[in-house]
Amino acid sequence: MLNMRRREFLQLSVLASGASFCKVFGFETSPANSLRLTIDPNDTGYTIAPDFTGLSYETQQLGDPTFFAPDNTELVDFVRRLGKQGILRIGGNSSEYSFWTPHPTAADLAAASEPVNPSTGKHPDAVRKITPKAIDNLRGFIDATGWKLIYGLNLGKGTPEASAEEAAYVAKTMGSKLVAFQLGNEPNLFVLANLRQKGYSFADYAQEWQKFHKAVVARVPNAKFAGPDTSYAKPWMQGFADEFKDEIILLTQHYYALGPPTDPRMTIERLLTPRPKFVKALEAMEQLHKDSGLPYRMSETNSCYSAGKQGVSNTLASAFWGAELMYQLAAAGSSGINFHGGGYGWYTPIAGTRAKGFEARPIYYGMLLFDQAGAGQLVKNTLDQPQPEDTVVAYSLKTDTGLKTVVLNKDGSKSLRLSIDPGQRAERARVLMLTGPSLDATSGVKLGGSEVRKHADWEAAKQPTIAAKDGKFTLELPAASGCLLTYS
Ligand code: BDP
Repeated sequence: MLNMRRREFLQLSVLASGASFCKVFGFETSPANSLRLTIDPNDTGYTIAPDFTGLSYETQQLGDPTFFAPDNTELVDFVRRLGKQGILRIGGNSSEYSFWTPHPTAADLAAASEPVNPSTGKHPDAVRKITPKAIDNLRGFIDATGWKLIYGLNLGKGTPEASAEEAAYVAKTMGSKLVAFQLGNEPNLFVLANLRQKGYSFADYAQEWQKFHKAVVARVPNAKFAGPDTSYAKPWMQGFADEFKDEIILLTQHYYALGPPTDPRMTIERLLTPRPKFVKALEAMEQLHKDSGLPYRMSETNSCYSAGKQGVSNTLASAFWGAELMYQLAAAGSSGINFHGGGYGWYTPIAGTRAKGFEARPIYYGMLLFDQAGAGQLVKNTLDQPQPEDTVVAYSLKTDTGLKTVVLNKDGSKSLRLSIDPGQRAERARVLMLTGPSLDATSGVKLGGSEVRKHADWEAAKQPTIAAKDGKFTLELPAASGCLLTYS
């Protein structure tokens, strides 16, 4: 209770001078981190594309043609709220168990509409039939959201002929809304998934890829491809880029920060701790992007594999993790990200079903914060005293609506006092806060003081303004909070 009161108080006192206020009221506060942020708007980095954001769903979801359908208006609204543009990726483990069924029976058409959670990868996914109706509705859904599509074909258990048939229908139906096809999901794990015999290598995959590619191109001469959609396997990425550079338009890979969920070491703290290994992998991706001239996208990602971890993947912490990852990728030149989800999975950004309605999970708020900052060009910003544990991160960008900074205070107990030098003339900054009761809160997350309601109805209730003093700003952020600053 005391903690609760203290936190509420901290939130109320944000932007006021927290420390002195506390003394007056006699509350005991955790020590604040005091940092300085210097922005150099002329030192520009990569540009964040308008369709950077994205979601990823299991192909199995297409077994229910009413899900991705234009009249599933609530889901349309939840997707659209995340960005006027974006990319929906269909794939995942279940893509290898989903089969194109051009002539469905009445029973196929009356397919079950139970929630489709992310695959756990622990056992073969349920077999699903993909009918023309599902693809027709998917086109309507895509049109209604304004997004585009990356579509995974079944290489694991499918045939080149069936994939070519399916691709022909998908290409005809989706037209310019189709970004690319992918062939197989995480082929580097095919042995683990019991889809191929021990010893299956990149060379084997490359041969199969070529066969499928040839068959699809014979039916859809202008088909575009992305890949290899592998999980964190540098040699496969490299091999794929080398071998198929001229056949693809986009390099893709997956990333899960934690896993398995049964491992007690998979905690919020670990999720929020910087991972040098990941940073190295990103550097490698950036290099590959430069060498090959191909854009790259994190086509499937989330906090913890095997469908997520309760108490980690569905908490406020996941919102910070997600927002930070988006900027980390953007800063390393990636063209975008697709957060995996579906049904009531722990890590899904949008939870629910058409029958029961949908709701935003905490990670959704991280994506929403990113969208509120918008597309633009990243500029250099430097935190003068990086904490050893790096609990504070900041990214600045130039957008059509001015210079902005996103700050995340991932520290669960220390508030943050940040002195900001915007590096250009600015008199005030509007502050949009990402807040929640605590890092492990699974509800009560707010952006701009408002929750995302039904039909993704959201509007900031509060966007206070802070004034510059001698050209600099002082920002007070409570523990476990983030914000978007827009300077003017
Ligand atoms: C990925 C799979 C996806 C799973 C996810 C997970 O592509 O289908 O849902 O892992 O394990 O490897 O959560």
